Amino acid sequence: MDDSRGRWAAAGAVTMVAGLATSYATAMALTIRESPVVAVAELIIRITPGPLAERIIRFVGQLDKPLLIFGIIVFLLAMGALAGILGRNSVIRPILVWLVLAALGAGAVMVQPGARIVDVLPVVVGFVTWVTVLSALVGPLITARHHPELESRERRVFLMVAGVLGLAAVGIAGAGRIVGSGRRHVAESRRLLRLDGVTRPLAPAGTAIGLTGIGSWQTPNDDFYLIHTAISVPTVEPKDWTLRIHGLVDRELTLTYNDLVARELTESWITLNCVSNEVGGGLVGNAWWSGIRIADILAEVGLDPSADCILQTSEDGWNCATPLSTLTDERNAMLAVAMNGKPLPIEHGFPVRTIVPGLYGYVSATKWVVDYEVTRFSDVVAFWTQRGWSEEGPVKIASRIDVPRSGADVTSGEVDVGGLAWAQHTGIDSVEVAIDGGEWMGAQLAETPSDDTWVQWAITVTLDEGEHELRVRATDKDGLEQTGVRRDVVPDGSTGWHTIQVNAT
Ligand SMILES: Nc1nc2c(c(=O)[nH]1)N[C@H]1C(S)=C(S)[C@@H](COP(=O)(O)O)O[C@H]1N2
Ligand SMILES: [Mo]
Repeated sequence: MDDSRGRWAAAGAVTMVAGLATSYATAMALTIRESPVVAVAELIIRITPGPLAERIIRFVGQLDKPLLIFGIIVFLLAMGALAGILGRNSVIRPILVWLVLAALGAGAVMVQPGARIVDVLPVVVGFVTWVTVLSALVGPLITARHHPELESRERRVFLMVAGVLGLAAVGIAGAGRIVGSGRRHVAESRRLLRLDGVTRPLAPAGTAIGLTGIGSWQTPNDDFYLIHTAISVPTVEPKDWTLRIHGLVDRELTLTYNDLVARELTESWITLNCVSNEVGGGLVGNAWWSGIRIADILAEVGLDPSADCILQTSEDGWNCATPLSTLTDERNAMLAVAMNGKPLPIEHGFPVRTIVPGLYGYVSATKWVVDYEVTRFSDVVAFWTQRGWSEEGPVKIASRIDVPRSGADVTSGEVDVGGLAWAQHTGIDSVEVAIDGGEWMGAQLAETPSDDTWVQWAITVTLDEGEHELRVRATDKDGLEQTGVRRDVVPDGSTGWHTIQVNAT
């Protein structure tokens, strides 16, 4: 019986390669900074004492990092071989090896600056790959051990499975590499992009009410909520981008990126929110958007009077239908190219997305937009409307208490309460707060540059010792009062008063 360690070690090493490949591909596809192996390398660099690191660098020069990564991979292959050999007599021992390595990888990933919990996903994928691939590979080895007469057949099966898995690993890593490099190129194009005329103003005076703890009036790009169905964010080079405008138009038009940004720019503060935002939730943000007015472009192509919407499609195939009236009226519906004075972040739709004041994102704010079909609501179904969401999605009046936090302990007596309220394109007229279901009391409002943004509000209330319930409601400039009726986010946005509990002591 040939139960040599060699084949078990090879099985372990191939398994290691497969896990490294899937974890690398996951990192690239999800555009998670770097693979776990690189995270480990960075950690080693960080914890290597300075003088020692210097000496090493003097010795190996620019090759320090490639050599380090090479060393880590050699070490990992050895650990893989060890796991394979341990697998001869135990199912558990190799798993323990994988667990220790995965823990090291996850640790290295999580100590990176700005690490998020999703960054460990590649490690998890690698671990699952290790466990499943090793058990697939050792199948033939175990059969051969118990049936010596099948030895040569099982050897062929083993080599075949190992070969196929090895090739698959290379393929997966290669695919990940292609996705990742597309991302890096687009990030570079974005960094080098100069957009004439795009300004970067500070939040206008008076928009902050001066109570710390309220969500900042201007939302920085990095803090702006993200919603998209794409798992791997589309990477579109400006030079490859076009927008085709067709359908019920007099003259079809295809715009390139240069065509678009050569046009007159419009800029404004606009608050964008998601229909899935729960009462009191954070799927809302306010930014300075720069772009090209859609109304002007539509005037050029000429609209058929029978049309009532535009079916917008993004590079990744997501779509939504937007009422033509909101794209042609006086509001600043735009093909946005910049957000807070910077080219759109890739996750927020680089190079071009739609922004329409007063509509939820799911019916308007198409990121990586490439196609506008002028059509009729009765002729189309879009991604979310197909899934039970409403065809039209005008934003609903909403208000939120940010200070104090729900469940907070506060000092009894005078307590500052504050938050944000919004009713884009109508504007907020007033905000009121009630304590323990009592009388509504008018809050003070900060200023806003237009009705398209949210507004900060604050009020000082008096709380006796004990548990209290605070709630908020807003009224828009049409006189419509925010309803207290609690509704779920489906099909057209949540309603109800944001209500919190505090304990005054
Ligand atoms: N291509 C694409 N665009 C999209 C979506 C999407 O899933 N794919 N989601 C929409 C939804 S539901 C919202 S609320 C906004 C969110 O924009 P943000 O991620 O920039 O905040 O984008 C909209 N545009
Ligand atoms: Mo959304």
